[in-house]
Formats: sequence, C-alpha cells, structure tokens
Amino acid sequence: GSASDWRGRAIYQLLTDRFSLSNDSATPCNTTQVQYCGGTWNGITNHLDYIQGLGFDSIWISPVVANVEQTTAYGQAYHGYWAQDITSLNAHFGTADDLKALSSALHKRNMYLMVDIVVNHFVSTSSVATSDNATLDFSKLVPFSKATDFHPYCLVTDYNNQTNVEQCWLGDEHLPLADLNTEDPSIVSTMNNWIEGLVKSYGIDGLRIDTAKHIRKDFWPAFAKAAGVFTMGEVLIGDVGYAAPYTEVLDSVLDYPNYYTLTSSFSSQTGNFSALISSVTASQQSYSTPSVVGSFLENHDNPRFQSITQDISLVKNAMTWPFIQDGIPILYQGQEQGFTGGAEPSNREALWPTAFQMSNKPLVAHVTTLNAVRKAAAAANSSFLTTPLKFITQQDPSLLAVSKPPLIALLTNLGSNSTKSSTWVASGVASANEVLVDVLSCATVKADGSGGVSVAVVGGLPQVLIPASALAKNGTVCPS
Ligand code: ABC
Ligand code: CA
Repeated sequence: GSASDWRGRAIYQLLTDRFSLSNDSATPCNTTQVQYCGGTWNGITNHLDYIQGLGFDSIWISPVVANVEQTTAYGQAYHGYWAQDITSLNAHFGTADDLKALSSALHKRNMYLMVDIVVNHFVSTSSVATSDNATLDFSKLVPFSKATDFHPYCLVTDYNNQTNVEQCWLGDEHLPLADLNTEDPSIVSTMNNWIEGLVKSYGIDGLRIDTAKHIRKDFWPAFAKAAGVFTMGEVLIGDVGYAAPYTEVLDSVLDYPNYYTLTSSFSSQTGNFSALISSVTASQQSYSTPSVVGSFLENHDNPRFQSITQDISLVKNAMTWPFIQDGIPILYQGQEQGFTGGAEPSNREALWPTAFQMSNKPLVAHVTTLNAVRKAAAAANSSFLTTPLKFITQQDPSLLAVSKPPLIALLTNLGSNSTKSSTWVASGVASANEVLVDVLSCATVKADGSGGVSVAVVGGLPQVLIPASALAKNGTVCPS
C-alpha cells in the first residue's frame, strides 16, 4: 500500500505475544515477569473478526524476526525489538506459513498488514559492553557478525547531539543495543535488499520503523524505496520542529508531538488546550503530509491513559481525538477494553483474558462508533481526509471545538462530575437549518438559518456531529 492507500485507514496496534494464543486457552500472562506469554500469528488470524468488528481495517504487529533467546537483565524478547538474526522469523510467533496465512487472511478482508521493523540495532546477550568493540561477541548476529559492522561502543547520552543519537548505542550497560553501522554502503545495500525481500515474502502493506531518529536521515529514502510500501517512522520527541524533517524522508511519523499535548490536555480539568492547539497548528504547517501521520493516545512504551485518569468523560474525549484529527488513527490493543496499566511493562497486558468480549464494553462501543463516523465522513466528502482541521474559537477555555467538514467535534476536559453549564457555539459551520447528529449520543441538533450551531455540554462528554444526511447512507450509526 502507498501513503494514499493508507490515508483513510485505521490501525489497530497489537503486540503479537500479547494479543491471542493459538488455542484460546485461559493461560494467564503476568506482565511483571517480562517473559513470552504465548501469543502467535495464528492467534491473530483467529481473531480478525474482533479487530474488524471494532472498525479497524489494518493491524500493526510486533517485529517478526528472530530475537535473542536468553533471558536478559530486562527479561525476554517477547516484544520483538532485540533482533539476533533478521534472516529468520521469531519461532515463538509461528512459522513462515503462519505469517503468510495471516497476511492473506487480512487481504481477503481488505485489511492491511503493517509490520514493525528495526534497522538501528541488534542484540547479543553474549555482548559484555566495554569501551571498545574488541571484547564484544557479535558472532551470533546474522547477517552482520563482525565488530566493524557496528559503531564503536558508546551509550546514547546526549539527545542534543545528533551524532551521539545516531552513532552511539541505545539500551544501557546491562543490555546494550549494538548500533548498526548504517554509514557503511555495503550494510546499507544489505538492509535495502533485506527489506525488499521481507515485504515481498510476506505480503506486507506498510512498515512501522522503530528508532528512526537514531539513523541518519539520508539513510531512509533508499530504504523506503526498496520497501516499496507505506513507511511510518517512530521519532520519539515532543518537538514538532525535530519530528517534521523525518516526514520528508519517510511517508509519515508517529505523531508524538501531538500525543504529549493531547495527553496533558485531557488528563485533568486543569489541562490546557492552548498547548494542543499550538502543536497541531505547528504540525499542520511543518509535516510534509499531515493526513498520513500516525495519531495515537496509547502505545506499548507509555503509561496507558487510564493509569492517569479513569474519569470516563475525560477518557472518551481523549480517545476521540485521533479519530477526528488529520492523521491515521491508531488504537493500541486493550484501550478498548479499558486497560489501566502504567509504565512499561505494566502497559503490555495480554488481551485474551477479556475473551475478546465486545458487548457491555463502553469503550468498545465508543471506538466502533468513532471508526464508523470517520468512514461516513470520508464517504460524504471526498476531501474530508485531506482537509486540515480548524479550531473554532470558544469563550470557555475548557471547551475545544474542531471543524473538519462534514464533521464537527466538541471536546471538553470538564470531566464527568462537572456541574458547570457551558455551551459550544460555532457560526457558519453547517448548512442553513441543517440537522446534525451527535453520533456518540444519537441526539440531534438543528443549525440556525446561517449555519450556526449551539450545543450544551452534557456530563463532560465529547460530541461528534455529522449531518444526518451523511449518516443515512451508513445505516449502522444512530439509525433513524
Ligand atoms: C528495556 C527495559 C526498560 C529499560 C530499558 C533500558 O531497557 O524494558 O525498563 O528502561 C525495546 C523494548 C523495551 C526495552 C528496550 C531497550 O527495547 O520494548 O522494553 O526497554 O532494550 C522504541 C520502541 C520500544 C523498543 C525500542 C528499542 C525502541 O518503541 O518499544 O524498546 O527497539 C528512545 C528511542 C525510542 C525507543 C524508546 C524506548 O527509547 O528514541 O525509539 N522506542 C527521550 C528521548 C527519546 C527516548 C525516550 C525514552 O526519552 O528523546 O529518544 O526514546 O528513553 C518528551 C521529550 C522526548 C523524551 C520524552 C520521554 O519526553 O520531547 O525527547 O524522549 O517530552
Ligand atoms: Ca544508530
């Protein structure tokens, strides 16, 4: 898939080890043990109905290559980021045929497969870090098994020094991540051939590129071209100015800058929308293609939103954002089930203990509706996905109103216990006398003669308005 093939999609991020067992047994998974819990590619294939039922048409899975088998100072490589041999698959997750079967099962449903990949580093547990490469054992690493294939050992210590960020090693002295010498042309061409082969062998439609900021920017265009599919880089940074240049060398990045302001805006009643408005405005001006950045509220590296607040109205407001803003929404497994895990590894809960239940789960219903309304909006307006959202000025600083025709989203951080009576007001956002539906409550509101809308806050809940005429074709959301 190309960037435009991905633009209208919605991604469900899962950790292969933590999504589904092959046999649906009740095996528990204790996140604090940092061990493999048994999830597999076959397990995913067996539960695509669940993901599709939530309204997602793409999945992002963990890295697929063979990792270190030993238990390290930080446990086992169940997350897949500690590659040892990139020419073999991680047998814990299944066989080559299993991965191909997952890919073709997805394609039969018109769903896409995004695979997480790591170029930046390898891990050998026989590595004992010292001040030079000479005493490290690289012999188990494939296809790069000599010291000169890696940068000389030094840990990343200075995030203000880009050479240090690119050419020193992530991890720490207990588990150093051997930093691939991506300045060496023969290593570059080996990696380009590797990704081309991986994408073709398994019918991969897109890549999530780990640690993208830890490799020089001019490595990426040829790599992305060799892959031939949509690329979304992980550039973990709060600063839009730092992240934006990576959207010139890859199709897209994970939208970390807006993740931080989103989280702080909705974490409490004192959250400040002006930071979110500034980061969104800056990213609209500086990302090469804002409509394809990956927009998310949770992932496997950060504490879950519900470890910060469990106020259902704040949670629903924050969850709404990725679905109504400019990029591709990404939902991390378990958010829909109300998981509350804090910092890693607690945020990597297995999903199977929920038995994939969808009924009587308020956030399952919420996300299903959000996916449906986004599709309805895109169907009603062919430029919906590429039209930058606009903020609609409000008097009350705890209200945030956004217009992205044909949608109007009314968000607030007042919280569910607020007794304050507030009203959103927007002029000229709809057609004269048009009837709009809030898809989250199915309440209707009629625009005035000049397309103005006035809506009261109810229980601190978000509202997502769409013309009733645009919903009619959809049929499943708020059927009249
Ligand atoms: C293990 C243990 C941890 C232990 C660590 C040393 O080792 O589990 O408890 O602390 C994988 C595993 C992890 C594992 C690591 C290392 O490998 O999943 O469990 O941690 O062995 C990606 C992936 C991530 C993955 C890796 C490695 C990379 O998403 O799951 O981790 O393949 C950096 C990288 C980023 C990386 C992240 C974990 O570390 O850049 O690619 N994620 C600052 C820096 C960031 C840095 C971040 C965290 O700190 O700028 O570059 O990310 O160290 C904002 C600022 C940012 C700031 C953030 C925190 O705040 O603007 O600059 O980020 O406001
Ligand atoms: Ca590097």
